[in-house]
Amino acid sequence: MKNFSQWFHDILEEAELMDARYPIKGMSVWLPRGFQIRKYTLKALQELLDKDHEEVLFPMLIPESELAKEAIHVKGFEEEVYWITKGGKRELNEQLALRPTSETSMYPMFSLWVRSHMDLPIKVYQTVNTFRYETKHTRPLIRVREITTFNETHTVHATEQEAEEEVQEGIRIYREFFDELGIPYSISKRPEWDKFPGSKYTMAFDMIMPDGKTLQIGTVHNLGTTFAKTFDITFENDEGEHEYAHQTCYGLSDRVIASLIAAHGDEKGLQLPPVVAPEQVIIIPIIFKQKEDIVLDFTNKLEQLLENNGIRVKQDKRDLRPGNKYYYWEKRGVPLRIEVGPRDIENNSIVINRRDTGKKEFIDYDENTITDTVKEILDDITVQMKENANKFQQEKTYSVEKLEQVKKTINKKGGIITCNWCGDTDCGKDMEEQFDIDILGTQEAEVSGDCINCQKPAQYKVLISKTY
Ligand code: P5A
Ligand code: ZN
Repeated sequence: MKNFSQWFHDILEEAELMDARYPIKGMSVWLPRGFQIRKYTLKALQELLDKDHEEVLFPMLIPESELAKEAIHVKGFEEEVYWITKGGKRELNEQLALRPTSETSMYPMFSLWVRSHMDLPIKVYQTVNTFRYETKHTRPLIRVREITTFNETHTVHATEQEAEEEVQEGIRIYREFFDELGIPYSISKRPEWDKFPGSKYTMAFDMIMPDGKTLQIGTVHNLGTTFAKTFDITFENDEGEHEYAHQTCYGLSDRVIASLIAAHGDEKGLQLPPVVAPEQVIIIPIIFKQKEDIVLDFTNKLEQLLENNGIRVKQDKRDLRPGNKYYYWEKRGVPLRIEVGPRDIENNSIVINRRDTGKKEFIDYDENTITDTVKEILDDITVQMKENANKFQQEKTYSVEKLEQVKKTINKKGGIITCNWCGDTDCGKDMEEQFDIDILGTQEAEVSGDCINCQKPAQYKVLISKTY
């Protein structure tokens, strides 16, 4: 892929996912095909969250007085908030913010909900749109001003330990979710200067995009008691004393769809893992004059059979050349194509073509086993796609020992550099400036030796890259 930006832009249009021509910068339209992928993606996520979290829905507007309460938090977002100042022609008494995220919308209510430890834990999530007046270059799905698919989980706990465990739970859920979609990631703890405003610490998932830059695709935050103190979220313990609650929050966005597209797409276009594909199988009847009925009888039956067994299948009966149809559905990412012509029916076989390998294969047709066969192939496609994507992320992660290699490696190869680091903010910021790179974060690891930059004893393994 020569130019990822252009490729990404084109694929949204060619695979009919989004229309980016909406006349507001940073806001786009979900087209039916894109929306379906979004729907199946959310379904996979919600299945994981629903096991131990409940879905809620809070208002989109936040009174200025609430947003302003948590000083560090509001400072982090002040440049990015959209304000509603008028109702009709009248100035509002109090400005209302379009939520950039929902802490300050939810937590005043949590304060009312939490009375005793019996009310804890609270574990809720919502999927909403949020607004951030981003000043960096906007791109559909990747950096938007209206995040249309903001899935945010918020939890409240009685103890620090429980909050810590919930952070691990959030990480586990996101791992499982990304694994299911075959989206590769590296997890690290963001440095102090890049953590979520108001949090104790931030754990982040980053994916290496095809152009070598990384994209943050999810974050899990331990909020400690900071917000509980600000919003007075307290409970009475067994001794009758009031204690502050411990909180976490974690979130994902439209970027999940961007990373899905980027992780699997190729020169032919989109490639979708079966779990989110609007059509998992496309059947192409190869129609010749006079033999039309024989073929369509067969393919109609096949379509019905697969559909009855829970496979998302579609048949393309349009009056187009088969080659055009192949191209059409490849570009739209359908994982598996079945072609059936009169000759195949005579031979009691069908042709299958995998989107991931592009390989054509004749298989014997048996009504009793075809469903299982198709399911097995779809499962294998899922595994292969994930392996390929993970391989890319691994191959583009380089361990480096000398400072000169940091910039050289990143400029030449992109991806993520790992090296030893002391953990000091001054040293970290110095590296970021010196090499025009970003410190993604640290990973727990046995480290021996010195910091790559300042030669003090190393405390961490640090991940470095250029970022979106
Ligand atoms: C966690 C959920 C939060 O807002 N509050 C509730 C916490 N964290 S965050 O890191 O600021 O955002 C969560 C995820 O949203 C994605 N993201 C974006 N996606 C597209 N366009 C944007 N402008 C944008 N800003 C943030 C990131 O993937 C981030 O991890
Ligand atoms: Zn150092």
